[in-house]
Amino acid sequence: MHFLDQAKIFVRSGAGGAGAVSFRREKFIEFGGPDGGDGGKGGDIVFEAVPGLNTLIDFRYTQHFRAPRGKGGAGSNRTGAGGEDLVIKVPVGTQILADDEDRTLLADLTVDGEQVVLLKGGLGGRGNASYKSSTNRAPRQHQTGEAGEEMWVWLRLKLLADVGLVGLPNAGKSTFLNSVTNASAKVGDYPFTTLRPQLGVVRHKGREFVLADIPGLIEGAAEGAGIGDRFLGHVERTRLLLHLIDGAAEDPVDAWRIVRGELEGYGAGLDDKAEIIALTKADLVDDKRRSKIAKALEKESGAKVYPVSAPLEEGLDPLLDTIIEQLGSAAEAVDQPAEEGTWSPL
Ligand SMILES: Nc1nc2c(ncn2[C@@H]2O[C@H](COP(=O)(O)OP(=O)(O)OP(=O)(O)O)[C@@H](O)[C@H]2O)c(=O)[nH]1
Ligand SMILES: [Mg+2]
Repeated sequence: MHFLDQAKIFVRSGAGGAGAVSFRREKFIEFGGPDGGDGGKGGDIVFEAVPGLNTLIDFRYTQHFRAPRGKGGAGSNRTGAGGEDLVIKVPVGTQILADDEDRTLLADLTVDGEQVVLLKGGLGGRGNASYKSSTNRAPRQHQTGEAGEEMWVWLRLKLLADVGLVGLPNAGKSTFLNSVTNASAKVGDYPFTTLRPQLGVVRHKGREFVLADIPGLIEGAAEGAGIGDRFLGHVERTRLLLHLIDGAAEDPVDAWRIVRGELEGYGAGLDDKAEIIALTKADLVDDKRRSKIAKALEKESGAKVYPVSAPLEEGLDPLLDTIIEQLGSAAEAVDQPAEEGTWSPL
């Protein structure tokens, strides 16, 4: 599955149906009055957040969404049928932004099942029956339906995870994700193995939380170096950052500083988020060096450092315990596992 975190789409609500002009014509009723019914209302454009999706890829193939118009009114005071609302399904965490310079936020769908009416369908026009009065008993007036509304909007997905993994490329982020979750992220012995974010669910001691793996950061990412910082948006909404540092690297303290610098450069409160630090690849260094590095890192960061070896599953429990503890009630069991595969925006 490709990852797409942004898409531009066109939406239009349905126009209202026209009001009818009609007069009652029946045998033995000489002056049947006006009986043209009103037109039906056009369909709304509605967005709905659905669980189990973490991409906007489908919007690359379907970009135009038009709700049907209302039906016209008819004789015998029949009101036209309303156009059905068009419900567009988007992943939880999708923001709807205007296509203006500031990308004004129009809606933010953060809860499963949440619905937002973005565009209202046009009202149906009045039929001639509604113009009848004591002075005008045979009106021919009627209205066409109100036009629908239309606009281009941007959809932007900011994944909703509890914990975001950050670190330099090759720090072992994806390896970690794979060992503690059901995910099967690509792992490689080279930088930038991960090109798109991935989520996994961690189950630990009866609790659950969602972990997001994003591409590695390098010095200058905030200015676009490497894959840049464009995926940091996905950890903007996490409660915690889990900062992984390659324990077998030459200068782990410097690695920590570089990533902290990029988090600050990005802004959006990332550098204020609680950070938990783990030293990866603990199996590759001897005890002496490991405790030396951990001490140096603790001194520099002021935080406790957790040595881990994800492939050997060593050191994971104390780290996960801390995460659960810091997440507090946010880590409570989430039911309904996501179903993938059969999804389409409509
Ligand atoms: N021995 C050992 N190797 C590890 C450990 N964790 C990761 N590796 C190896 O380190 C390399 C990089 O791991 P990845 O998980 O792909 O690193 P990443 O941080 O996701 O890298 P990018 O996606 O490129 O940013 C791979 O060859 C892994 O097998 C570990 O705890 N011990
Ligand atoms: Mg990776």
